[in-house]
Amino acid sequence: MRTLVAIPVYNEQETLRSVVEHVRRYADHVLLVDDGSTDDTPLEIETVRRRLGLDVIRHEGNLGYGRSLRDAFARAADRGFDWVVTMDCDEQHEPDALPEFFERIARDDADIISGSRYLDHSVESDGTAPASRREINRLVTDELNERLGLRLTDGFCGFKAHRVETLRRLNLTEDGYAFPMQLWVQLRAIRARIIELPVRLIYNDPNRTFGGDLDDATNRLRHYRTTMHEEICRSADTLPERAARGLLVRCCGRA
Ligand SMILES: Nc1nc2c(ncn2[C@@H]2O[C@H](COP(=O)(O)OP(=O)(O)O)[C@@H](O)[C@H]2O)c(=O)[nH]1
Ligand SMILES: [Mg+2]
Repeated sequence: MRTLVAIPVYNEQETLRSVVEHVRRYADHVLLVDDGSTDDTPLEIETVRRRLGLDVIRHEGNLGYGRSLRDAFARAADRGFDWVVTMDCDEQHEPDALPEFFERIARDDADIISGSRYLDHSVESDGTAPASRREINRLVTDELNERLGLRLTDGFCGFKAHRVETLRRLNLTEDGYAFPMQLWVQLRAIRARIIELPVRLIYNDPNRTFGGDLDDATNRLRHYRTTMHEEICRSADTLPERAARGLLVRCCGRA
């Protein structure tokens, strides 16, 4: 299985070099998607790029977390990889957990292997999630499970392995932080095999922001739910009947 590790990056000058060097110990193929960083991230990337044989996509402007992942998926497909593992660059995802993802990939019985910070409480956490983040994660994950018949314990963990063949069957268009909402609905619509893997809950910067309206928890929850409901409308025919009950949006006469 040829596997690419893809890291979306936005203004991570502090952590980039140590994260990438640590990841490179486990992965032969590493892609950085620099999402229009305005700090010294581009310089940091140049210092390690050749030495570590990194592949780099640079967005001239800040196009968003979702867009960064979509570009990584397209690159993985273009370069003939079988799997693409996404992880963040802010030290909230441990490179030491990569071998567990690779081992799970090798079993070849899943299409998505999603990290979960809330699956196995024996995995000691480092810091606690800010209350609003934990609450929104719980509410939205419960709603995804209720509507789609999934059994997720963490709907927002960006530490995930994706089978490229499965990604090819999706039509992902989300650019921002609501990207996971579209992904889960489309994966359910194609009956993808989804499993979760326990990963450490790490919150090293409680003041980290989403930027703009999303910093308001009520706005953020509404944005995630609206994106989920709009996606359910688009895929209503291939989803469980209960998926489209009581949506925040009208499905143009579909549901
Ligand atoms: N904040 C932010 N991070 C982005 C963006 N594009 C890519 N990223 C990267 O996406 C990853 C997740 O972002 P982060 O803000 O930590 O999300 P959170 O941990 O889910 O709150 C990090 O590696 C960021 O550097 C963006 O537009 N904004
Ligand atoms: Mg983070």
